[in-house]
Amino acid sequence: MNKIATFGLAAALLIGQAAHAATNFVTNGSFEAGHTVVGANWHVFNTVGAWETIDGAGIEIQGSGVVTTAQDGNFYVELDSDTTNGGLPGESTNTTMGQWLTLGQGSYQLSFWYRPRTSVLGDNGILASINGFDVSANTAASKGTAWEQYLLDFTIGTGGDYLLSFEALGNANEYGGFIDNVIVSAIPEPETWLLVMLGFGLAGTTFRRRNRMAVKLA
Ligand SMILES: [Ca+2]
Ligand SMILES: [Ca+2]
Ligand SMILES: [Ca+2]
Repeated sequence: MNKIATFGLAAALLIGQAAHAATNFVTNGSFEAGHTVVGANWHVFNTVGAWETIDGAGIEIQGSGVVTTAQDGNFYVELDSDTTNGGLPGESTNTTMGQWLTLGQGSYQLSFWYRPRTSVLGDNGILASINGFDVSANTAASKGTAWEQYLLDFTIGTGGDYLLSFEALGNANEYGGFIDNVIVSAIPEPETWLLVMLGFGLAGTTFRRRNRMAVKLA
């Protein structure tokens, strides 16, 4: 393999890896689609694209300006929903929503943005779960009510369909945790990086060999 071909292979591996890492396995993770809310309004839905209501009144979509500005795009979710305006009467306002992700064996990272609606401890709890891994988001007196990123690393032992869920916890009072910009991405496997480094190693070897040949010919 010549120098250019070897370098090309290494570069392709790097680019391929970067593209792989950037894949978001979550559909509609920013809640910009799958609903009919326009502008600074809100409504509660049973489904929002791939997101389904698993328990409770429904998925409350709010547009920027109802309470706060979306962390990404124009819309976000509040899971302590309302039983009117599309919400199911008689159900708890504390809602659980989820969507099924098709994931192969490997390591992944869940990233989402959370903002408590109130600064009252117990109002705004959210529990995010997938395949037995979970992370909870809540209000702390010192934190205020700014958007904050939460991360959860998890592994999948056997490829298949896995439920990613978000559950509202604490006081069921229509005031809860806001969620936006949900991303699940693959964490690169060490052996993939080894392959990339081997590619660069080969490129270096080929380059040195050609340089030696050039010296001999001269
Ligand atoms: Ca959004
Ligand atoms: Ca609400
Ligand atoms: Ca609440």
